[in-house]
Amino acid sequence: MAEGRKAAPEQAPAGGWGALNAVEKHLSNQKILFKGNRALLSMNKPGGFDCPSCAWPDPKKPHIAEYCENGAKAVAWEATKKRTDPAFFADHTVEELKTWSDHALEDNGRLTHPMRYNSMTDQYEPVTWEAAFADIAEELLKLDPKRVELYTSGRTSNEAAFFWQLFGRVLGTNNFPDCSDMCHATTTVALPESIGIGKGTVTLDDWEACDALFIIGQNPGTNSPRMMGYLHDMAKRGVPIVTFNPLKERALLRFTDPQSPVEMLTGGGQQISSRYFQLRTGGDIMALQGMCKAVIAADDAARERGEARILDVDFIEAHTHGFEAFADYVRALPWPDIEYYTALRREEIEEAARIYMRAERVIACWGMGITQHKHGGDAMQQILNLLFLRGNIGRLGAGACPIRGHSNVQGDRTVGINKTPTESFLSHLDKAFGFTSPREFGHDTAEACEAILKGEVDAFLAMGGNFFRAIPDFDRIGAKVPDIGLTVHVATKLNRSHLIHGKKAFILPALGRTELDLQKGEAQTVTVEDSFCMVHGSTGRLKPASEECRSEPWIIAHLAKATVAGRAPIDWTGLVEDYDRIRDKIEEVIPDQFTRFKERIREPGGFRLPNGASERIWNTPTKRANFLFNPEIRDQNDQSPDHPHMQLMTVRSHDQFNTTIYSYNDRYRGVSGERMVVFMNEMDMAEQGLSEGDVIEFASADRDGIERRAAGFKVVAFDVPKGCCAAYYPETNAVMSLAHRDERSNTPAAKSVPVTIARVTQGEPVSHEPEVSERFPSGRHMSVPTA
Ligand SMILES: Nc1nc2c(c(=O)[nH]1)N[C@H]1C(S)=C(S)[C@@H](COP(=O)(O)OP(=O)(O)OC[C@H]3O[C@@H](n4cnc5c(=O)[nH]c(N)nc54)[C@H](O)[C@@H]3O)O[C@H]1N2
Ligand SMILES: Nc1nc2c(c(=O)[nH]1)N[C@H]1C(S)=C(S)[C@@H](COP(=O)(O)OP(=O)(O)OC[C@H]3O[C@@H](n4cnc5c(=O)[nH]c(N)nc54)[C@H](O)[C@@H]3O)O[C@H]1N2
Ligand SMILES: [Mo]
Repeated sequence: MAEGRKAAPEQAPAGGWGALNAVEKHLSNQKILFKGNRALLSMNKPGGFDCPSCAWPDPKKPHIAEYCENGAKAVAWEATKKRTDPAFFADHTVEELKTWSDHALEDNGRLTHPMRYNSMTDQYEPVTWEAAFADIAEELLKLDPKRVELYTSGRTSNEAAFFWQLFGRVLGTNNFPDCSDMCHATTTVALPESIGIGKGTVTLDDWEACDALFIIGQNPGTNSPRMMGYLHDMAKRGVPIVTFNPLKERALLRFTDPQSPVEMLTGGGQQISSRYFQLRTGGDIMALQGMCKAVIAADDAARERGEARILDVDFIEAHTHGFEAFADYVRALPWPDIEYYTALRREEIEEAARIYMRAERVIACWGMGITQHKHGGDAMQQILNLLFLRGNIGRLGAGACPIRGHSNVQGDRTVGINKTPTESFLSHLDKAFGFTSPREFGHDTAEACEAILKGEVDAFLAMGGNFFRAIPDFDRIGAKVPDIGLTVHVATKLNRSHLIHGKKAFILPALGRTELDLQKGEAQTVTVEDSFCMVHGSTGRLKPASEECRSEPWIIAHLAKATVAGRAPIDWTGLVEDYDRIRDKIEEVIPDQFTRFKERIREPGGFRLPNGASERIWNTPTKRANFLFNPEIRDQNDQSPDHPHMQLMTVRSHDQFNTTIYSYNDRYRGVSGERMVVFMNEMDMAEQGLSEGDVIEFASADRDGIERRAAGFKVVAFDVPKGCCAAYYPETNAVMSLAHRDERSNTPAAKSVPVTIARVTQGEPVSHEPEVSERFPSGRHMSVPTA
């Protein structure tokens, strides 16, 4: 498999003192070495605040320093001493700020005042909260609510998200585009078809008990680094970890644990993946079906010989539907086809199947490598099929484990950020608040983008995030935003979405997760739901960035009061005086999930939301777990030999959180000081006459007649399967077509963007030396230096 590829640049283990050094560097860049280190100690602990970075769960017994390198970067970024205040806006026009990089915009510091755009000066100017709400309300009330979009980004707490959807529904719309629509919506939609719930079935207890782990299309070393501690311990116990990923992600190869004196001294680290299958982008459907084929073949042989069965026959009979059809289908799949679509050898897939068969308790995790494809849902359902074969779901140590992105992206959906709410939810909502919600379904992210392109959006309001930068077809959609009558962004940092603004535009500064949120003099707690369905409290402690920053629930309450006070008997500002009152309302609207909500979040570690599939209760139409497959679909992106192009994966560097760019380095991929790179296979480079350092332009290979381009990427030879290449998101988003997306959920297919590559100029190679010495090991639970 390795022929024609360059070795991965990184040989040294991930984690290590490199991670600890990075934390201190980021704290000191934000001028908060002491404050930041103190804040980090209360992160992810009962009574403290939840990490604003990823959605990995908190253990019941947290470590002294229960955080990771990237969580620390997120805190440093939020707790920074730098400020983007009215004086800053007075010095810069919006036109000028558009020329700033994404990094520079956010690195300028925290937003401090509500700002209103003045088209005469092309500047944002300070405005009082009262005037801002009055202006926004006046605009909104003129509009057809079906032409208003309310976006949510996944850092928003349950309380704020619940209030946000309430405001939207009282206003008269179900248009709730969500960051999840670009992320795990595939899971939310495809998983229920298989198991009756769109969430994972495992808890940390299962992680501790499992005896084989499959990691498919996920990069935990960067995106959920606290998972690395578990992987490290598992690998040490001899639990096989099998990875399927087109890129060799360094932390999945080796990782150094600070708690191990031997690793500390030698810097050797622990091997993480026992087997690493570098499959072709989009090859997961066939890789998984190939494994199922091997498992079923082994079972057929065992049965013929009268030996113990390999399949969990009792589980399949009692709990599943569609096994025979699936088994016949994979039995008939030709190995050459499987090898063609996966770019893996039959023996490799059979080896993965043997590891699966030898284990008694298997967990399979997945991330964006599965969800962000045209047939992402189909791939995910093959993961479930594999688990069903040996009853690896709904018992200790086994199950399905989607790893969510933003720290509360899962919770936002649970409390009602949903364009297709159920009738039960709406009728409870109507009863609890005395109004009638709209029944017509609304827009998700892709549909909101389509509406913008068609000129059918009059107001776009965002609770956090950087919508216009995160979406596909960045250039085309961005060009239409100035036609929108009103844009409102509730945010902590200035970003590009604030600069590509509507005719009237506002930026409203929010408190961050880490900050003390006082209402009526009392410190408030918000709640979040992690990837394992655990709901727990988060209480900020740091002094707010400015006296003018307000909490998200406060902002929504006052905006709602100014806009829709007359439409429903809701005491908006009374509810926001004590967030327990909002929690009481959440319990009233979703009683089966949030029983005794406000009491239970006071238990250390919080509580788990009900999860049928984890108890083998299948809320599907067949009332069983369904073996699902589509014989027409063999590849997540419909590659066809008659349409040659490359598959571009848009990925995250180690120094970014989505569109927030902490720095230009990607330590684990060995690139520093540069994000405008494309990682390519050397054979592809030779075929296309490209050399390292050449600057290229991507052109979209979607056959829809629309020209999309993104230029300025330097070629880096990399260990990536032939035909696939990788570059960083969001710099690539102009070349992505909005129409190229998961068929079920509309999730943009950001991991298989069809592109052609043209050289623009010859250039100097980007230095991408391996980080030779991580002399100081460290990693998951870093010791906190005494400041
Ligand atoms: N520090 C940090 N933490 C984050 C984020 C961040 O940007 N920075 N983002 C947060 C968010 S919102 C999310 S959604 C998560 C994202 O976390 P991940 O799911 O890890 O997301 P990515 O890094 O985009 O891609 C995951 C992996 O998929 C692989 N891949 C690409 N195509 C394929 C394929 O066809 N098959 C397989 N098997 N693998 C493939 C890529 O090589 C990459 O290693 O992380 C969250 N946490
Ligand atoms: N090509 C490509 N595109 C992608 C992806 C990809 O892998 N490839 N990934 C997709 C995924 S998985 C996701 S989740 C989306 C992310 O899309 P978003 O969630 O919209 O984007 P973020 O970059 O996370 O948002 C960053 C901004 O959030 C604001 N912010 C931070 N903290 C807070 C807070 O506490 N409150 C408020 N009100 N605002 C805050 C800051 O102003 C900051 O500028 O992007 C998607 N787009
Ligand atoms: Mo995400």
